[in-house]
Amino acid sequence: MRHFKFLYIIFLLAFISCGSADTCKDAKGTISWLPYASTDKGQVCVDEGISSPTIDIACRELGGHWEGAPVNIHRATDGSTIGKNGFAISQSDSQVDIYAPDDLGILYGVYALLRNPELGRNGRVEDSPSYDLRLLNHWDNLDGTIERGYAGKSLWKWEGLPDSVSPRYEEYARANAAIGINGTVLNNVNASPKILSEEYLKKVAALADIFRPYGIKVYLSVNFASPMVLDSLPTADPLNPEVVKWWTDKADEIYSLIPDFGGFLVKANSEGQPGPMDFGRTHADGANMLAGALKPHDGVVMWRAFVYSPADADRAKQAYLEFQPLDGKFADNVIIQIKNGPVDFQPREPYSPLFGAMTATDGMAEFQITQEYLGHSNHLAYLAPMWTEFFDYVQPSSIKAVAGVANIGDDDNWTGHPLVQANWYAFGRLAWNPQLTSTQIADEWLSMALVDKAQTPEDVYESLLDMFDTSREAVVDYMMPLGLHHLFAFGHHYGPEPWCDVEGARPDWLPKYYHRADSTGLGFDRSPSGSNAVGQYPEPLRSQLASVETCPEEFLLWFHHVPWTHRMKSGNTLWEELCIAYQRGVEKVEEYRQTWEKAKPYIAPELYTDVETCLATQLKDAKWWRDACLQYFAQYSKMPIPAEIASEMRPLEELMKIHLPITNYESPTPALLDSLR
Ligand code: GCW
Repeated sequence: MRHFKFLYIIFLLAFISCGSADTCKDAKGTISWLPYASTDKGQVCVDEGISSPTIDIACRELGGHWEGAPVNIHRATDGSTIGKNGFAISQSDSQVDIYAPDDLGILYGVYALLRNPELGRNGRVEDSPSYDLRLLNHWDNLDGTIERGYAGKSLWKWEGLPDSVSPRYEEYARANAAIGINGTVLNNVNASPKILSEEYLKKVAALADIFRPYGIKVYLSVNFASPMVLDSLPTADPLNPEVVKWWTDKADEIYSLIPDFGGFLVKANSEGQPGPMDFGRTHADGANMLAGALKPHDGVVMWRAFVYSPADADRAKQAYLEFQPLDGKFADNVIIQIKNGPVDFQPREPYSPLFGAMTATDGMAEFQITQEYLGHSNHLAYLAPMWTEFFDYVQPSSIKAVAGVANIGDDDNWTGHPLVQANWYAFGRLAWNPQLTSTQIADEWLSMALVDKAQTPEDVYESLLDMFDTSREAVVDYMMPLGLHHLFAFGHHYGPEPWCDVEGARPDWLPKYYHRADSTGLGFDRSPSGSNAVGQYPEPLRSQLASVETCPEEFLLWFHHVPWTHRMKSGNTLWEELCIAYQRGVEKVEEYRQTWEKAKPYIAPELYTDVETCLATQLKDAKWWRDACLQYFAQYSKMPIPAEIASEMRPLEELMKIHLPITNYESPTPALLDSLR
């Protein structure tokens, strides 16, 4: 037995106590993977010399929520194999031991144990994060709106900060720490320079103080022209000494308020944002200048590769064209943040060829958790399968960090759709360990958040699991199967508008640029005889993608313009296969409604009704997509839509009249959709 200097027996109330764990499954305002029920009996012993606000939280969580044998907390010894922020757990009937090389590792171990009380029972379990940076990106504006946010207004109540502090700030930190997220970029990449004003930095510091003991660092998106806007400098040229001094001073000011500030995220020379190229400089010049200002403080610059100046005829090629030649020119505290696909968070994209193409530069993946292109907060689209698909192509070890554009707002349930807290959870789990499978994560979430697994018949549970696991593929099917992409309505990106034309809009913002439907066929020719975007991929993938015969069918129309009569692997023509896919998507949603009905006895009543409403909207939307796209494309294919689909379709002319009066900051309500369709 070890000798314990300190023995904490903690009888603390949980932050929010509501009786029993099960009743919490429908409680509004809760985070589905956190414990709320207070047991007040967890017994914790901490080795001598281990003490910090983070350890206090670990003890408080165990004290309030742990029902098993006493827990002993140890510092892992020098020779230990446990990685930074990792932990090891072993338990017997009489005691649980948690070892970690640092305090945050202990906190992560505690949350892992609370999530899975059996952890370490059959032998010591060791776990540590795959990446040092596991970040959320909030596209939150300072006026409280959220770009592409579908869960209400921003969590950050800037007008009240720094004095008035919402209890949700700490709950947010707790939720993130519990799944291993360790950083947050608070503001929109379309950044207001005001975030760097003294007034706002004090507000940011107040949030950082709350997040710090949970191991969460704060980062900011910065506007490259900030020195001009905030302090009237005549230029923001990154090689100008006054500009360099401005950023150096600004970094010093930030670190005097927030000593562990993480760094900057930058969207430059993209979609109208200012950047170094406005001054005849390169991305590397801009990024390195900011990196120099942050370097003495150990801060990083995450420089986004989401750029598409119309230099080439194919938007999908542009990030690579602009960034790949700069490989090796970036400072060592710069990370290039690359969206998972080469266009823009479509329901399915091939991976961006920039991954793996910059071997002398650190890169990180940017995923989108908020469902800008997957039905906003109205559709169930469990996104882990999309992210694990990415890791099937991109070696997890080839990137340095992972970021996810948050789906979090001030709605009661935090994320809008009642089931998509699962996507926040899944992002955190995969950022911790990209080798986890999507089914495993869905299983964890369902049994923690949705139903009591032991009380739910196996077939019901399996159907729910299948509903989660197939839901993203269903969205692909009813929105844009076989590699189609960007068929969305202009601006808000909610419904189907493959016909969309907006006077004065950039062509690459319009669906026709992407689908290229004509009498000969459908799809964007990115083969060597087309834009040759395939040339940006390494062999042997390049050759595989380059040929219609070998290109995986889920990417066919992404890479090829294919004749309507082309024979698919199934033996069907392209046109027939397209009809089958759209219909399959619709039928999947019909199946989800049955699954949900079957699960009714095992689901909390209010949650049941909320999801039932969402699924009804999702089904109407799926049919809307199917009817709009098939009838629109039929004008070019001149081929018939199968009678069983055609008989229930709304005429194309009617569908083309639907225009949703919504901004880029909201989801259409079911009532609005019903009134227009
Ligand atoms: O996905 C597109 C969105 C923009 C967004 C941009 C980006 C924050 O439509 O709303 O701007 O990408 O990622 O910068």
